[in-house]
Amino acid sequence: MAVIEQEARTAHEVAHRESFWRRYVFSLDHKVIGIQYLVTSFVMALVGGLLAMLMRLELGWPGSSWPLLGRILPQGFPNGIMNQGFYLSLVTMHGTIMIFYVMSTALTGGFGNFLIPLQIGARDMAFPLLNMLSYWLFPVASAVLLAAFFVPGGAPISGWTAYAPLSATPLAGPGEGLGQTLWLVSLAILIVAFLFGSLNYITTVLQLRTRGMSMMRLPLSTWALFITAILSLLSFPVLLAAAIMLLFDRHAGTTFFLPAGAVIGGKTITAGGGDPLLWQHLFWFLGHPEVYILVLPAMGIVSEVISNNARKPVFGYPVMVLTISAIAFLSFLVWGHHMFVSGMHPMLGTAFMTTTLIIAVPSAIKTFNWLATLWGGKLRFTPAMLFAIGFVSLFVTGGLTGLLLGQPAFNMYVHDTYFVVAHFHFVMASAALFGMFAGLYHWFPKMFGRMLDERLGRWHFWLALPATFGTFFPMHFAGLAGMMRRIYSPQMYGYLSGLSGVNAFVSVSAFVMFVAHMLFVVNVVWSLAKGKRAEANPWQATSLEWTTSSPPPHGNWGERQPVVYRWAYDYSLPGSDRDFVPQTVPAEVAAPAAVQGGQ
Ligand code: HEM
Ligand SMILES: [Cu+2]
Repeated sequence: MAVIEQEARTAHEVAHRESFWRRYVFSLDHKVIGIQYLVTSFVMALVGGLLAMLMRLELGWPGSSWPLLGRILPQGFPNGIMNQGFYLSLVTMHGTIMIFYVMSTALTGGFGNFLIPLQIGARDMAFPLLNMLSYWLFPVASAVLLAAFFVPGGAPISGWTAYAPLSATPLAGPGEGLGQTLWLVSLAILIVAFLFGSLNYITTVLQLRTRGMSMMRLPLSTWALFITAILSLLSFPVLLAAAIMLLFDRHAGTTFFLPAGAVIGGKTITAGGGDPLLWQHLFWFLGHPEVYILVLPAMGIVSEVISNNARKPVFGYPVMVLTISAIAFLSFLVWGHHMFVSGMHPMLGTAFMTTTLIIAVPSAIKTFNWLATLWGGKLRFTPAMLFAIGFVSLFVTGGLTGLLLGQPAFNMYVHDTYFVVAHFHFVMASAALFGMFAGLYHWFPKMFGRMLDERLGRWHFWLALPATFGTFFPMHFAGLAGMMRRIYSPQMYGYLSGLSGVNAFVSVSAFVMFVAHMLFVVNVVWSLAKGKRAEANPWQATSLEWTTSSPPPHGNWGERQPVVYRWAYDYSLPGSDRDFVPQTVPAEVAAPAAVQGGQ
């Protein structure tokens, strides 16, 4: 029924012309909104990346003087030397920006918006206005967050986890005044944006699939985005509530997270009765699912890209759907693995260890399925494929240390060290990032109607992969040697001074990685101006978005929405003379002739 209503809406939609503002700024079109999300995320990535570069400058050559930086950022680098408080605000803002304002927004807001309606054969999202609001909350939230750098006291220093009581009172240190308040307000605004988006994606997938598009015919990228939306909808409200409670603690005299008698900044908190551990529980109840909010969409994208470039059906499609769902479900039961040192009962620790290790099962199944999809395929090493394979490699590397960290006995030893920093950067900053690049290389022609330069794309990959390992792999050793995370200068402790070579190496690798990723920006700018024009289906792919023009028109499909007859992975079908059969080709029609129509 929904489909029929949609068709009626279209004739009107296709006909009318829109003003510049409606088309590109306050657009209701899911494709424009998706691209807006991606572009804003990229701007934030640049900021977050530059903050990381400043951190690596300090860690690589602690205490050195950088006169030029002293002139540009006099407060952060008095006399050219970075001050400690500034370092902590860099850590906090870098982590916050990268997780919430780059990866989450690009993967769910960017790809979710762009892909879902196109892959299910809809004309737009279920609630276009809500969608526009969702996007516009994002730059507002970003501006509020970045404003924290410019207020008295500067940006917060409590880390991306904003642990109480550090985050609960301005007494706790520089940046814990207005800076922390702005951080909380900004996050609250962004969470509302995520919730609007999630509601939209879920409704759209459930209600607006075109004729023939059963759930088990959805491409895996849409499946992953759909499950991720459910995950967001169930987990983000917990952090929203926690953020509001923390704001009350800071400004309305409540003490949810402040214990009685705590002495902070030399002052005794008299009111009280709250518990800082409550914040940890609430934070990580979102915080762990958040990791999967980044990784699941990347997994969906990678499944799609690998199948397409191996010219083979994705191996074990129903199992892939099941494992995405299983990971999402299990991710609600593991948050305690971030709190093994909080004094929890050993039995509880064992319970959280068990649930954590169980997540390895669906994760490993997915990995085997990707390998099985690659096995014996006619591999095409496009940049998208390279990044997808890179994802698998980085995900396995990060996942294996997850198995170690999931065990309390080991975790207590390396808790809050660079071993943990290495682990989560492999999973989030490397694997999820590579998954995102796989998606960008794959769908760029559909988004902009131009091909990205393949040679530059290969350079990007072959520079980024070793630089990524060079940056994050040695961090394991620094962690095992006892280097704690968020430390401003490893030289502060004699026993860490042996690590100066490792730290300098990591920093140099990080700079190379930054340059490598800049190649992507160069590629985008060059290709938008001079790139080869993209045809409708440059990758000979099967899913619906490749049956419409590149870029698709407003309303996505001319007069009629496409009708679906098969799943999205009919590659190298026996008896067909082309090696792919689009979803729009009727089952009974001889594939070769009909395939032409799919182009
Ligand atoms: C350019 C590449 C990157 C480099 C060189 C880098 C480097 C660092 C460093 C040195 C820290 C401080 C660790 C500590 O002392 O605890 C850090 C923290 C962090 N990074 Fe990155 N990072 C990069 C990219 C990313 C990305 C893409 C993400 C997003 C998923 C990310 C997420 C985080 C988080 C969550 C923290 C923890 C912040 C905190 O402790 O509050 N990083 N990063
Ligand atoms: Cu976790």
